[in-house]
Amino acid sequence: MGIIEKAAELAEIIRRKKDLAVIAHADADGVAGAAISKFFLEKNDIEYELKFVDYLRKELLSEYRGKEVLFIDVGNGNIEEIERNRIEAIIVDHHLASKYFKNSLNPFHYGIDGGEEISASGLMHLITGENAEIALIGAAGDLQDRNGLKGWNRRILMKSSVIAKNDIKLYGRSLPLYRMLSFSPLIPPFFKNVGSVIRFLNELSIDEKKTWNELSTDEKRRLFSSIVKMMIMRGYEKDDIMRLYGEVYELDGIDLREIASGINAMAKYGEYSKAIYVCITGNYERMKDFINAHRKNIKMGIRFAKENLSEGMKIKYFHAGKKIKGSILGTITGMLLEGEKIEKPVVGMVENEEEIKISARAPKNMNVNLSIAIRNAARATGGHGGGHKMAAGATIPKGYEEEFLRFFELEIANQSSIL
Ligand SMILES: [Mn+2]
Repeated sequence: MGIIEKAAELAEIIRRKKDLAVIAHADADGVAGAAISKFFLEKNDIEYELKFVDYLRKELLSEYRGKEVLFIDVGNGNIEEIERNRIEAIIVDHHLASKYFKNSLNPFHYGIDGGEEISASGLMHLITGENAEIALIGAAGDLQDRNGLKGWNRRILMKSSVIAKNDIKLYGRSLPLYRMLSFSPLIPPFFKNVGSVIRFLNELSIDEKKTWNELSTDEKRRLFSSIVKMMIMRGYEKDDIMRLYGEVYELDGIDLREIASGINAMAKYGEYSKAIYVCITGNYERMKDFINAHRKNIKMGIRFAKENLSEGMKIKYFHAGKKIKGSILGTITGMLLEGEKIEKPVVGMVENEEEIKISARAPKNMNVNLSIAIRNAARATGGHGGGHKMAAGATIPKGYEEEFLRFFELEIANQSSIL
């Protein structure tokens, strides 16, 4: 059976349901997938409830014991738990699965790379056959457009009204030039250096407040070739320079990436129904407030973290209490580490209603494994954690922060003596 046949089979299973819970990942891909499912469920008169989660907690899964649930962009890592709770699940997820599950649309079962060739919203689109545009918003949210849309994403592109064209490949083509050019690490001399961007543009007599999209063809050509020249003169490799130009994607004249990051920002603030509304109606104006609020919160969060940063032997850390939202803690911790050029792992902590949320980030060239360190330290304090080597997260019970930090620092110390 190919992926299309499997998708049709799952569509039929969903159509026969009377009601269904939809549990989706709280990011752009999850929201886009949920929007596609909403479209389909309403069309087929199926009652549903929608729920968004950062990850599937055990307690949540036991709440759904014996129930019928459609999982979108989550689930593949929790198949044992789903089975243990006898959930009648349909799993639409493009992450690697912990084991085989029959009623799932798993791209890896068909030799398709779920990391690059299709997102969860793309899979949801294969099931319903509709909303190709929304599926690509999800793909862009998961950065699957990074090297051009490939594989199934490309096929979905062909069916959609999304336009592919060659252009400068920077985020923010509808933002003022000084913002677009200082935003991206792809042009290191400009990165976070608004002053040098403005001087550069002045020399070319190009208004820094204009957006890239507003420039004339001649201005675009002059600006782009000057950037290339500048990078060659500073000794950047051809490959680094080539990355600045290539295929970009637009929906109704708006960069797909900008739409995806708007949807993502709305999801971070828990505004799921508005985010779905934006996906379905294409009313992208509504995202702008969220993007601006998001930017402001991140700025304020970084300032707070910087002013309240404490130094341990092996780490730096801050505790923001309720001053920073858990959903943007990782972003802030990462940006703080990068912006301040800190040489130790940085640990950020916030508290929510039930627990302490922790995020850790390590400097680029450091030889550590935060995933292991955070998991052990979280376990030792009655919580749980994991993630990647350089970026990891945990939740622990309130009141155990100091103990956690002590364990975590010991873990890091142990690792540096072994590694
Ligand atoms: Mn995804």
